[in-house]
Amino acid sequence: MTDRQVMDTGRIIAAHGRRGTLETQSGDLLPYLIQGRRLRVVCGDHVQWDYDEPGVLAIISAIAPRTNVLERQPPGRPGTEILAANLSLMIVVCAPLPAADWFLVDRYLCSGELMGCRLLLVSNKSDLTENKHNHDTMLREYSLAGYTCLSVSAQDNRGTEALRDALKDQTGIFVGQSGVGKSSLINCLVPNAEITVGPISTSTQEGKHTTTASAMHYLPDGGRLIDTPGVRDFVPAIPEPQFVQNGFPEILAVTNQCRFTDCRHLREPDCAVKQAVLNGTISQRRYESYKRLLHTLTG
Ligand SMILES: Nc1nc2c(ncn2[C@@H]2O[C@H](COP(=O)(O)OP(=O)(O)O)[C@@H](O)[C@H]2O)c(=O)[nH]1
Ligand SMILES: [Mg+2]
Ligand SMILES: [Zn+2]
Repeated sequence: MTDRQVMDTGRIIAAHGRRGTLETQSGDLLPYLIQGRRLRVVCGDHVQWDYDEPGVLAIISAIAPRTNVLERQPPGRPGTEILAANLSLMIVVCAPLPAADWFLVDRYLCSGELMGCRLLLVSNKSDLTENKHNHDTMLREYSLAGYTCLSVSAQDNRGTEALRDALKDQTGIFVGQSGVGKSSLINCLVPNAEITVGPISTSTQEGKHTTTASAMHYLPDGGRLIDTPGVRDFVPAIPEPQFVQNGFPEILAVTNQCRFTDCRHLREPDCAVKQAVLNGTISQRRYESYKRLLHTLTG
């Protein structure tokens, strides 16, 4: 150990501006500082670092190429914002209360598809009876579109074993609206995580944004899980409008049958997507989501 190389590699497990925590190759946690203005690290990044003060503080010098990034368009600002990197599994969490924002779910799923992540839709708070019928009907729609849906409860631990299995050997990320129980689920899955769980506002049933930055947690059976702050408004960063269809697998599956190869599936004749919506093989609501996201990007 004393024969340390000049540079070491590590992984960012928490990032707050220019400071945060990294995990060294030997598994130790070390606070870091970023010098200079050019580097911007995010949770999940693999980095090169050296000691500023041996055993006390690391200085990050470079970021390894990222396999993928979760990236959004921040509201009211130009450019894009990277939220996390190097993910293998995106877990979109929803709940019957606060009532799910399915358009938000679709936008997260879309960004996961574009990143090349495996995707899992987790419906938490299965102990509640509110909204159950509507909520379960919607979940069936996602199953039909090809998504794996898991019903769990952080309160009584129902289904959390299957979630643990899904996370084995993965770098997973929890995304979803505030108040659905992401932090509560991490507390279930990770002993001693002790993340602050937010109270739900009685007026809006939305959670307060208690998780302020992304942080990575280690599961006892292997696997890592990143908690993200709940957002009201997640718009995936999509470079060109024609990529939106790649974020909706059931739409993408039929696009080769459209008359025009550059069909946007809006008003074009002989559109296989619109036909599938009419036939009921593609959900009308998912198609509306597709169009809404397309319009968000094209203005
Ligand atoms: N009934 C019920 N409430 C839950 C469950 N999981 C979380 N909650 C509650 O939902 C609220 C928001 O939880 P939190 O974990 O902070 O949500 P986050 O914003 O997604 O991280 C808290 O009041 C939790 O106690 C669950 O499985 N069942
Ligand atoms: Mg939280
Ligand atoms: Zn079409």
